[in-house]
Amino acid sequence: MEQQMNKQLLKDTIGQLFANGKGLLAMDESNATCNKRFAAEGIPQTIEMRRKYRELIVTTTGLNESLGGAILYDETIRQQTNDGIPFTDVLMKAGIIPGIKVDTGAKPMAGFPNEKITEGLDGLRERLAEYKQMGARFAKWRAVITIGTHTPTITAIKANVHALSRYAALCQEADIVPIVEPEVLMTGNHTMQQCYDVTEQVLKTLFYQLYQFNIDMEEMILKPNMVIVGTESTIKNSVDEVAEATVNCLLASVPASVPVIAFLSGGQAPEDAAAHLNAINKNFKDRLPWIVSFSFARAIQQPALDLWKGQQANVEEAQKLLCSRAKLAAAARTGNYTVAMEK
Ligand code: 5MM
Repeated sequence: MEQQMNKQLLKDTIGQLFANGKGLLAMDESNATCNKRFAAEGIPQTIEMRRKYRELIVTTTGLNESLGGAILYDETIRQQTNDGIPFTDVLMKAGIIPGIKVDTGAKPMAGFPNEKITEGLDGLRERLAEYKQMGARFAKWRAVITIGTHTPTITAIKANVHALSRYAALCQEADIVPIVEPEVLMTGNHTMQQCYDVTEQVLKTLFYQLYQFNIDMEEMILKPNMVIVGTESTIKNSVDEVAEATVNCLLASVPASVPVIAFLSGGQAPEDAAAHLNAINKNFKDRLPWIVSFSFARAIQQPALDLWKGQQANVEEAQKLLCSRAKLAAAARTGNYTVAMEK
């Protein structure tokens, strides 16, 4: 049965997620991605090790000073601490709102070599209702766009933004804030200008489609990539150049009615992601119509994961690193980050 969206509830959720200079932690790696990260560290790829790692994260003291929300994965939202306390309760007690990744992954797109289409719409209305019962107040869906010789095609862009729009509509119907994530991957040897052009095309196509699907722009969060040169390129743009290209691209493509832009880190080094976010907020603070924050996974988690290595003895030190990276991201969110803070 369709319902009227409760705009005030969605606004309140967004307000709480990003209050006092806070941002989001993406800890919604699917089992395949989490296992890949564990394999790189020599950590056993088991359900119990994934639970232990997520327990390390949610029980870190002080995260609530920098984080208003944490995005969970289906396995994680159902898990508990060693003492039997649901992770969602631990987060909510700390004032961190639980969210949930609801896409079921980017799969090869039939007929379009090297392009992907994100799946997960079937049964989504029912899944959202279940996640809401578990405490989730916001959700996330990620579309993946690859820059290559013949990609992205307009067909792949349109198919992905269509799915993002249907997802966003179902979220708003359920009073769950949709995080709309169209990620233009850093992978490749493209220039910053190519990333700019593709990101602009994707965002303009996305917002037209969101409009056609009656999405209320004021009750959603955009999670985009920054405009950045490909990982295989030898060119290195300055922090200020990345900030300027990113802001110009977003100003050209994102309606001012969208309340928050929360960047993904996309595989950038944590220091780079923080420096870029900082420059965006510091250099352009008078021109940004949105709150510009973060929804980082690797740029907050990676140093802690490297240190933990699956060992109980390393938990405390890993938690300190995690808390410190979240604080640095939050400093960047207000333009108060400096490289000196890395020490
Ligand atoms: C782009 O990935 C999202 C942000 O993470 P980074 O800051 O590391 O780029 C992230 O939320 C991502 O969607 C999750 O890690 C889940 O990814 P998978 O591939 O497991 O669906």
